[in-house]
Amino acid sequence: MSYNKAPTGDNLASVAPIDKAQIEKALCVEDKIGEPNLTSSPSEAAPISFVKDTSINKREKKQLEKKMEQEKTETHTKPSTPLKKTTRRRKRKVKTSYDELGISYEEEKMLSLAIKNSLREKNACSNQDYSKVKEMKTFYPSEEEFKDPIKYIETLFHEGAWKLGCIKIIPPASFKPGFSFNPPQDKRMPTRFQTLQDLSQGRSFDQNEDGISYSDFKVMAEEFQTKHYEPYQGLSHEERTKEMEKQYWKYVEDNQGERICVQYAADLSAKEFGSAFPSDPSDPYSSHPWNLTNMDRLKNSMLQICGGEKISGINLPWVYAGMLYSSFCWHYEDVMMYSINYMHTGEGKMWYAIPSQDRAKFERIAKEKLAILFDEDPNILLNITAMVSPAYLASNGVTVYKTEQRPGQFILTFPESYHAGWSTGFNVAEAVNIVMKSWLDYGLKSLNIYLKTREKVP
Ligand SMILES: O=C(O)CCC(=O)C(=O)O
Repeated sequence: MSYNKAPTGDNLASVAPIDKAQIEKALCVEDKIGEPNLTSSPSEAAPISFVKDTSINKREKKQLEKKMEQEKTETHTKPSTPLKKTTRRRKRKVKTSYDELGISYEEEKMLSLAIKNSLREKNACSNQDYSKVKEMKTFYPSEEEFKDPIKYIETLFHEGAWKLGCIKIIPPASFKPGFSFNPPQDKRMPTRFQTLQDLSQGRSFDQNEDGISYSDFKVMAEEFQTKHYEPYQGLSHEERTKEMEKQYWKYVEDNQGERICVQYAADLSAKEFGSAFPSDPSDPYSSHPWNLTNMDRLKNSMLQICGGEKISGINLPWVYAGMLYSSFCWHYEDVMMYSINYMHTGEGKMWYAIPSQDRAKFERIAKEKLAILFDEDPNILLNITAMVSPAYLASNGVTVYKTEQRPGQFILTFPESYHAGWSTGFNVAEAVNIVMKSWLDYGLKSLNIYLKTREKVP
């Protein structure tokens, strides 16, 4: 594939004059800037076989998990309410029967799980070598460039910034929207329970259907954080984040330490819980173009096609209330849309990103690493419940960028860029998809993948 096509005059004529040198510097590679060639055969970049199969046996899986969990201690934030799985696993065909040996079906399954676990532990990687993980690039739009988000993003795209996968955008200092997330006290946010030691196993998350109020969540998150920050007292913010990152991946990838279960109030509909951007018409930020609730209606946004119909998470933002170690697992956006994420308040969020040109490589490496899980559930990446560390990916030749997103900062994910991350403490963020002209080829590409595999495109 050629990624080196020079931008055409047409492309440049329609967009603001962004400093090309800034992008070239950010790319830090000999590559010339340019646009992706998305016309190649989809087979080249087609995802590994993701067969959506919902024929599962939840009861069986739960029983097995329960048995295994009984032998382990777990510090967690779970109440003893009935839980619902957010994703499903298909029932695996049992290839061998141990009937003759007098082993029951249940014992046979336990045995098979034990073998898998020992393989997984053997496969656990203490790779803490971040030297090959690159720093995500940051862009600082001028006041003029900041006036029109779609125009700015299109310019970045045509100048080649898509090669960076995800980028950080720091708005001009004048951009200071008030934090307006204020769901009523009796409004309960559903949360996901996430056991860190399970994240590299792709297990579906238990869902706290009863939910928790925002204020209780904040108290719980801050207490948890205070306790878990103790070992890092005296360190600077950067040093603490670095140490916590190592610790996070020891829990997640090496299955180390006491089992830790956190909660994540993710994908909260801004319609139901309210956006965290100001909505009072007297507040100038209620109509600001970078208020994510307005993005779909901007000039040149193709989501205007929805004609005012709001689809949560697509053209209507999702709000995310996180706590230390709340995680979002590897995924790229539905039909390869762009997404834009704003951190309103709280502690930072670590982001990891794979540029689109490394998508197939990422999928191959992830598939190898998670081979046992893929064998059990080829849908594992679509479930968005699997983590693989950036250090592991980078040391296996995948280009990985990382950054900590702090309050007041945007992260833009370019089409087809896998991303994942976790929160370094209590925080509130908001995100929405965006669709514009530069997405069209990606839309076709994702359609081709769908047609080829007859599967859902992530
Ligand atoms: O913050 C999160 O949990 C998800 C972020 C994300 O995937 C996005 O903004 O595209």
